[in-house]
Amino acid sequence: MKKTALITGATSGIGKATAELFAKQRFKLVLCGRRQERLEQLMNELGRDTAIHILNFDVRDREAVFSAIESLPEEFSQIDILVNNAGNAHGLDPIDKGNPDDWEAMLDINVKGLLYMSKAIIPKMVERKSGHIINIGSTAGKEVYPNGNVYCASKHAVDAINQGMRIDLNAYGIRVGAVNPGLVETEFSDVRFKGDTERASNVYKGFQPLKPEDIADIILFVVTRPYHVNIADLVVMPTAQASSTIVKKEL
Ligand code: NDP
Ligand code: 8X3
Repeated sequence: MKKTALITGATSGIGKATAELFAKQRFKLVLCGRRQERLEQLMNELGRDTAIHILNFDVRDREAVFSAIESLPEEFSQIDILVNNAGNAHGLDPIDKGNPDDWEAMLDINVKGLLYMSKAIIPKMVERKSGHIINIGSTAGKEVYPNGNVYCASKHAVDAINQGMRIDLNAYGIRVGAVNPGLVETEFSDVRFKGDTERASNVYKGFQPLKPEDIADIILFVVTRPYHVNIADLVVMPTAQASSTIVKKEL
C-alpha cells in the first residue's frame, strides 16, 4: 500500500516541488498551507495522479494545528511521512536594528510551528512504532552569517530538535532526519524582503542556485531508502556555494 505523506508549506517552493514529485510516485498526500487558492489548485492538478487532502491553517496557531490533524478523514489519518517544511526568513537586519515582529514570526513558525506539527502527528507514529519525520533545516542551522541572527537561531533550533527527536523516538523505530539546503530559488527571498522582488531576485543572480525540485529529489531519496537506513542529517548547497557567505558569482 502506498504511504501517506503530510507536507507543510506545500503551496510554494520546496514543499510544492516535493508534493508534485510525491504525487508522481502515487503517495497519498496531505498538503498544508495558508493560501487556499493554491491548495485547491494543487488538489486539482495532483489529484489526477493520487489521493490528495488539503488542510488550510497557520502553523503558529496551536489549536488550529491540532484541530486540522484531528479533522483528517480516516483514509488520510495514518501519516507515514511528515515533512516539516513550512517556514521562512523575515528580514535580514543586524541584531540592533531587527524588528521584534520578524523575530517572533521566525521563532513562531520555524520552531514552534514545527513542534506543534510534530506533537500532533508523533503519537500515532509511536502507537504504530513506525514513521518518518523529515525536518527541513538549512545551512543557516549549521553556521551563522551576518544579519542572519534570528533566522539562523531558528534553524539551529531545528537542528537541535531534529537530533532530540531522533534520540527520543529511537525506542519506537521512528526515522528522523534533516535536510539542510543552502541557496534555493523559491519565494523565500520575496518573503524575507517583504515583496521587494528586485532585492529578492538579486540573491540568486550570477550563479546557479538550487531549484526546489533538487531538494524534492533528495527528500524522495531519503524517504525511499530501505527502512533500516535513516539519513540523519544532510547538507546540500549549489556547486557555486561553499558556505553561507562564500558564493562564486559571475556578475
Ligand atoms: P517559500 O516561501 O517558497 O515557501 C514557504 C512555505 O511555507 C509556503 O508554502 C508557505 O505557505 C509556508 N508557510 C510559511 N509560513 C507559514 C505559516 N505561518 N503557516 C503555515 N505555512 C506557512 O520558501 P521555501 O520553499 O524556500 O522554504 C521552505 C523551507 O525551506 C523553509 O523552512 C525554509 O526555511 C527552508 N529553506 C529554504 C532555503 C532557500 O534558500 N529557499 C534554504 C534552506 C532552507 P503559505 O504562505 O500558503 O502558508
Ligand atoms: C535559507 C538559506 O542562506 O538564505 O535557509 O539562509 S539562507
